[in-house]
Amino acid sequence: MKLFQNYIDGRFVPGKRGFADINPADGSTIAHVAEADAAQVDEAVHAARQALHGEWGRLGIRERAARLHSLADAIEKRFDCFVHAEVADTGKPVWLASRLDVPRAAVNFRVFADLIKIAGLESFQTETPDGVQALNYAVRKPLGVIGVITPWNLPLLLLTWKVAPALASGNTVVVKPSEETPATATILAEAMEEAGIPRGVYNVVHGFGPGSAGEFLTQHPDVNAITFTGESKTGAAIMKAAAPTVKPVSFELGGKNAALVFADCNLDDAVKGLSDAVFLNTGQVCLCAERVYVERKIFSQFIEALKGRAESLNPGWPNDEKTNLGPLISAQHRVKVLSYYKLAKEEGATVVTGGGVPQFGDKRDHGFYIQPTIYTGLRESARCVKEEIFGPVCHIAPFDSEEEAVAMANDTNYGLAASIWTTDLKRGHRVAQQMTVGITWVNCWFLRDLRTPFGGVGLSGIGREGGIHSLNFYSELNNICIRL
Ligand code: NAD
Ligand code: 6OD
Repeated sequence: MKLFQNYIDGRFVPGKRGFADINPADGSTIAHVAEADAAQVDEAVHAARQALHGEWGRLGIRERAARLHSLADAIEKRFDCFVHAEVADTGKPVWLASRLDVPRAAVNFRVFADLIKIAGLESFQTETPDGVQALNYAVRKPLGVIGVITPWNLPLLLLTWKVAPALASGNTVVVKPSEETPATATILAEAMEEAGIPRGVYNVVHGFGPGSAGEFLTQHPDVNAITFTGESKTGAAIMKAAAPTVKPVSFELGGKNAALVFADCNLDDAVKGLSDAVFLNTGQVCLCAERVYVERKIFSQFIEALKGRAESLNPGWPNDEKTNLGPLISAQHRVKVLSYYKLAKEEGATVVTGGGVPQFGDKRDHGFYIQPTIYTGLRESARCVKEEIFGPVCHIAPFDSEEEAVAMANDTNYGLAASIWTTDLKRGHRVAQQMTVGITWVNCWFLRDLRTPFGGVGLSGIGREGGIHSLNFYSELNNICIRL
């Protein structure tokens, strides 16, 4: 049986307690995970603090960037190992981990290694009313020790999306990956060593949230900032824990994202795009569309087409090339998603397709598969239209005017992403600018440029990640004013 240990100050260390790492494809135990107690989290934070004052703290930007490129090389060298580990932890298809999760991990480090070398700051020539002249400029310094807490849906992608800009900015990190997906964060430690990242710069503590490593980290007085991706209610708990020490927080939280499909769209593109937007990664992407609004003229046609896509999805073993729908992450999460499938019917939904659990007649029946599901007929106030489900499911509702579509899309406490499907470019711009979200796609979905701001409004988060926005969060700016 594999063992995933904590990684503190450049050493793999066991925990006093442990927990099982489960393969969602068949429910089997694939590894034992060492849980860090409060003393070990403290050791990790101490190691990270010490490392700030060691070799890492003395490296110039160019050398730091070079080591991050070496780290990307080390990830690419272990490509198959990362893919295998990510697939075993999440049950996602091998092709998805190979095309999305693992390549992005390496790219995350390359992008921020390059960006930190050119990220400039403005300077100002100042003249006061009484004629005194001054030059103002700001210098960028690391924030210090960053606590990184990540979810299970895109484990390596989202962890490196935070660790890369944190390290590029000269910080050190203590990461707490999701208890559901401990593997790739642990393997990343080996790549760090190979890339010459000094000990103490990257530390991993395994465990849960409340009363465990997550909470120990967020409460720790010597952690300078918390960057977190996960559920909105977890974000609220972290904010509370971080409040006494006034830590800055960067939050990427939940969503209940809308898609607006206009009658003038290219229907094939919209159906294909929304099939991804609803079902990719078994609907476990924060950007997934769980509310689809379709102009009445094409409502029935669209439903039939998306139903066809849903029914052609192939749930199966991750390493089967024909598989394009993996399991949900855990038994517990499937119970949650199925409770929404039941609730939808109680709230008066019409089931277009799905609503249950597929049967395979083999070990996959011990895994956590679920049918892709489409509903219609719910009131806009229904809980299934308001609450994030985080599964392969959407509700489709008709609209008659642009104003009505915008109003329904914005009637949510979340505000992460939206997609608009239209061939009318003016409408695309007009509607996009009215969306109360952080990210709007027109005629596409999850098309990423890593320099762009990424994040949400309302319950969907605080702050923006990506490009200079990440570097600004992970830096402390010191403005220097020189009288001339
Ligand atoms: P989660 O909030 O349950 O857990 C995320 C992480 O937080 C885990 O590592 C967990 O152990 C830790 N945690 C839980 N309680 C904690 C506490 N009190 N203190 C400190 N740490 C704690 O989320 P999840 O179920 O792993 O992920 C799914 C959620 O993440 C969905 O809501 C999804 O929308 C959201 N998400 C958002 C984005 C985004 O970019 N906005 C990206 C991915 C996932
Ligand atoms: O692509 C990204 O950078 C990103 N943060 C994606 C988040 C997906 C949420 O599940």
